[in-house]
Amino acid sequence: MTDRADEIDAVVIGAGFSGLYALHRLRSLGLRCRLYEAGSGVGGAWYWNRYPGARCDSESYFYCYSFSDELLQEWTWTQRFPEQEEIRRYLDFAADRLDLRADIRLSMRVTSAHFDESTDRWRVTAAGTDAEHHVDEVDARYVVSAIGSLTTANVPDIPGLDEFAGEWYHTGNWPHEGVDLTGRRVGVIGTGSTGTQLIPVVAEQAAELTVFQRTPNFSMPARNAPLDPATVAEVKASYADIWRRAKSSAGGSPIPAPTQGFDEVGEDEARRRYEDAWREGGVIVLQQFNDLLTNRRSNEFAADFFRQKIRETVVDPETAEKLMPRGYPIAAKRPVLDTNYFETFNLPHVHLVDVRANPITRITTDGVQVGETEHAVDVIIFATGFDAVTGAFRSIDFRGRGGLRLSDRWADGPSAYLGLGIAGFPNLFTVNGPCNPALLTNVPVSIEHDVEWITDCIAHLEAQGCTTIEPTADAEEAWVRHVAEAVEGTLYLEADSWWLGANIPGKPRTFMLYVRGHQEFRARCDEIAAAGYTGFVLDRRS
Ligand code: NA7
Repeated sequence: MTDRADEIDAVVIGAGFSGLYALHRLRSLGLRCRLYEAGSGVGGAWYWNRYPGARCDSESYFYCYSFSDELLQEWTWTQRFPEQEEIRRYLDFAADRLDLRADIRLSMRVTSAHFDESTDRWRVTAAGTDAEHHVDEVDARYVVSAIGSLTTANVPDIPGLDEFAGEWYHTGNWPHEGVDLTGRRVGVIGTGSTGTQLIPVVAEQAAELTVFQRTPNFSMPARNAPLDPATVAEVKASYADIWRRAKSSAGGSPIPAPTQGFDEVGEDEARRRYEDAWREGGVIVLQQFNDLLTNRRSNEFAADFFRQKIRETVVDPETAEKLMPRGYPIAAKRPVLDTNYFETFNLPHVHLVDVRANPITRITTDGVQVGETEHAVDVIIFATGFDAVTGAFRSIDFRGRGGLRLSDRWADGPSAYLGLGIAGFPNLFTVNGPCNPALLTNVPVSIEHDVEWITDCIAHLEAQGCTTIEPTADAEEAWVRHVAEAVEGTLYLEADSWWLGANIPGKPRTFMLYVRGHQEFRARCDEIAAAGYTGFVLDRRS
């Protein structure tokens, strides 16, 4: 059944951190809104990623909304690094506390959004993901895409998967009821952030665990721990200062950024700093010097330090050697935090298979074939990441002026002005879109910025009686050039990361994020808005 198209003001796509806040802000402007979410609950990435060990790499006290004192004071985090279930519950709590549910349609996946030039409105279609397959059509002036950047699972196209007699799962679509791995032979493919979190937890349950590693990762200890009440109270009393620091930083985090370059201190001092940070744990380990990604000496010193830690932890020298990341700069792929990752390879039932030298050739009925060897497993877990940033956009048929498809527009790589708007797609706003710094920062702080900028812009349009806003092609091109120039000459370009689209065969190799950080980006966006939205065309329908 298809509902007649309702006329509303704004559609929000996605009920993660971005979508919930966007809905809250849009409603406070007095707009009639509807939010569509494919999942049966809110949470976005934290709704889907339920794999064992799923946890955030930002500390809980600043991985949350800053805009509401009530939310900050009423919610209490229990661990230094929150686990998936706690973040999901937090977002549930936020949806209730902000009274958002009436405008949220769960289990509805937006399939298309077409701009109608004769009315300057979007026709959005959403299809039910539950058994009834209900189809909803809605006619809206604004569309806010809050679809997330790491939501489209990448299951590699390995021949034979259909014939596998066991079970297989992708970590980003983990069954809600969980998977009992007790006593089973499990194969894990992938050793990025997800694999690194998952592997130690799976090793506690599985009878045999075989890890198929293509690229060894630089990983540092999280040193996760429960939070004690005194720390929680101190944090709650200090939020004004915490957010002031976070919002004026490059990383969107209150942790002070390094001010010195590696060459300003001797190697002994550098080693001492790395040792201290290693003991403390968390991403701070890689926040010792401000030239980590621009000075090869600084980078190599850090990489050697990490390799030495692997050597000291892993008992079997051959396994340690296989786990040693080489040939790409540290932090040129997303830094990884772990709890007992390297220690796990000392367990007798955990095996490491290097599939770089000798790739996986097929999945057989009974396991994973690598060269001449078949590794028998009962369960395969794909921790193989996502078609990041653009994948979620591709899964929706977005069409702008002249019926232009977004997927055609981005055939050679994504392009968006500030990551917030796209030329030829009026009134389509993208929270954390491509060419935006969010994914290199503590994401909620960037999300809040983007949502506030977008909703302030919509308030401006409403107040001025404007019907549409869209970036000019020139402004967008100049921004995309600026984003590319910012990363030029850095070590970011020397690793095959998902930031570069290099993890997906055939995906254009473009660095999709803005590397100059949150603060600089925020200042630029503020300037643009204050000057009457430089680089955008605002139109009034006569
Ligand atoms: P990532 O970081 O993209 O890691 C995926 C892992 O899967 C990585 O080790 C890949 O090796 C490996 N991979 C991918 N395809 C294959 C094939 N075909 N064969 C063997 N190995 C493969 O995804 P995550 O889910 O860990 O993390 C994504 C983000 O989520 C993370 O950065 C955080 O921001 C949260 P590769 O390195 O490409 O050689």
